[in-house]
Amino acid sequence: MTQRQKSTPDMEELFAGHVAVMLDRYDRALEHHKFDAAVVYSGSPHMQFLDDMAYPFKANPHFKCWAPLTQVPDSFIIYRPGEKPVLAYFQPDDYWHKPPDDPAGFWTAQFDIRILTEKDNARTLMPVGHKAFLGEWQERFSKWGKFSANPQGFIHELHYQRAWKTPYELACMAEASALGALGHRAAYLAFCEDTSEYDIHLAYCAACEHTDDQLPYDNIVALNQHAAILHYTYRDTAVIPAPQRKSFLIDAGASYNGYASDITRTYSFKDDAFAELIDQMDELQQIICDQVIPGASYPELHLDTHRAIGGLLHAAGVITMHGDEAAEAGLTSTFFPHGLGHYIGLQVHDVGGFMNDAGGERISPPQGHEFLRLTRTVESDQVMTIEPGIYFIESLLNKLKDSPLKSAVNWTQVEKFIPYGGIRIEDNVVATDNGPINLTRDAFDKLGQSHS
Ligand SMILES: [Mn+2]
Repeated sequence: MTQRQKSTPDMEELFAGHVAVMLDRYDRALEHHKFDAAVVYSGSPHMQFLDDMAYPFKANPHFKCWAPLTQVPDSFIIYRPGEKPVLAYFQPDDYWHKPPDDPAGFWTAQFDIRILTEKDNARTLMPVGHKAFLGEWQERFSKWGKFSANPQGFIHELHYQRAWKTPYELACMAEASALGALGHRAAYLAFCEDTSEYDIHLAYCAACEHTDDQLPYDNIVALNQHAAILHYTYRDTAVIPAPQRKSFLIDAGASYNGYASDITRTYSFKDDAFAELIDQMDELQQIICDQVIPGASYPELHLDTHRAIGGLLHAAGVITMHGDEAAEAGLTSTFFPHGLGHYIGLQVHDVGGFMNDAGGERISPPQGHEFLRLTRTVESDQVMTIEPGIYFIESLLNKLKDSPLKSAVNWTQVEKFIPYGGIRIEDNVVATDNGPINLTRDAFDKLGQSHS
C-alpha cells in the first residue's frame, strides 16, 4: 500500500518513542515487583479437539505491545533492564506452512533480533535471575530457569498504564480507523442494493483487505430486526429485496499493526421515523464524544447518555416519562441495555477499564449499570469508544410489560419500531488536552464523505 510506504520514515521515529515508553514502564514494573527480567511470549497455536488443525492464532497482547507482530507464534521478547530488548523470532524451516517473513521494516532497529529455527532454542537466550513471564505458560519453560508466570501485581501495573497510548499507538489506531471507514463505506453501498448480510460482510472485508481472522472482532452485520441482537454474528445469505429492507446496523472494525478500530453505524432504508431517530441519536452521540475530555467521569457520561436517550424516547413518543425520570426509574435500560463504551487499543475491549490505580484496585460501575466496562476518569491520550444505542429487544420489552413501568410506555409506538431492530452509533475517541480527537469521524471525513 502506497499510504503505508509513505508513512514509514515517521513510523520509525514514532516506534522508537513507543519502545522508549515500554522500556520505562517495564523498568519500573520490574523494580516494583522485584524481578530481574521480563519474558513475553507471543503464544502458540491451539489445536482443535481430536483434530490436526489449529484455531486462528491470536498473539498475546503484551507481545503485540512490544512489536507489530501478530502472526509470529513461539517467539519471545526478552528484556533485562539496561539492555536492548531481545526478540527471539521463531522462523522454522517448514514446508507445510508458510513461515513468518524475515524481520523487516520500521520496527527492527529497536531489537536485538535472534532467529530461532527450533522452538526450544529460546532457552539459551533466557537471562539469569528471577523472570516475570507474560503469556500462555507451558510446562517446558519451567526447565528454562526461574520464572513467575503472569504475576498479578506486575500485570496490573502494565494494564493500568496501557490506558495511555503513545503517539505511535495513536497513529496505528488512526490507520485502523481509516481501514474501517473504507469497509463501512463499501458495506453501506452494498446495503443500498438487493443484498444479504453475508454479501455485505464480504464487501466490507474486501474493502479493508482483511480476512475474517484479521478482523479485530467478529463483524456484526444485521439487517432489520437482527439489529436488536447485540452480538449478532450470524450472517444470513438470504437476499433481502428493497420492499422488505428497513434497517442496517453494522458494527465492524479493522486492524493495523495489531491495533483495533471498533465502529458502528446504523442506516434506515427509507426516510422515515426510524431515520429521524437515527439522526437524533447521531446528534446525541456527537455531544457525548465532545465530552471526552481530561477530568470527565466516564460513568457520569454513561448516566448522562441514559438521561438523553430517555429524552429521545420521550420525544419519539415511545415513552411517556421525561428523560431524567426515565433514566432514574431504570426504564431507559430496556432500550439501552449495554455500557456507553470501553477502552480500545491492542484489544478491542482494552484492559484496565476498571482500575483505580496500578495496584489493581477496582472501581465498580454504578448500581444497575453492571455492563459498563469503563469506570475510570478520562485522561489525556486515552482512547475509548462512545457507542450509545436504542434497541427494541422483544425479550426485554416482554419483561418491561410485566413490570410497573409498563404504563410508562406507548406500546403502539414500540410495535412500529420493532421491525427495525435498533440503533447503535460508535466512534473511537482520543482524549487530549486540546479537546477530543474523533478517529472515526476523521477517517470518514478523509474518505470525502461524512457518514452518520
Ligand atoms: Mn465497541
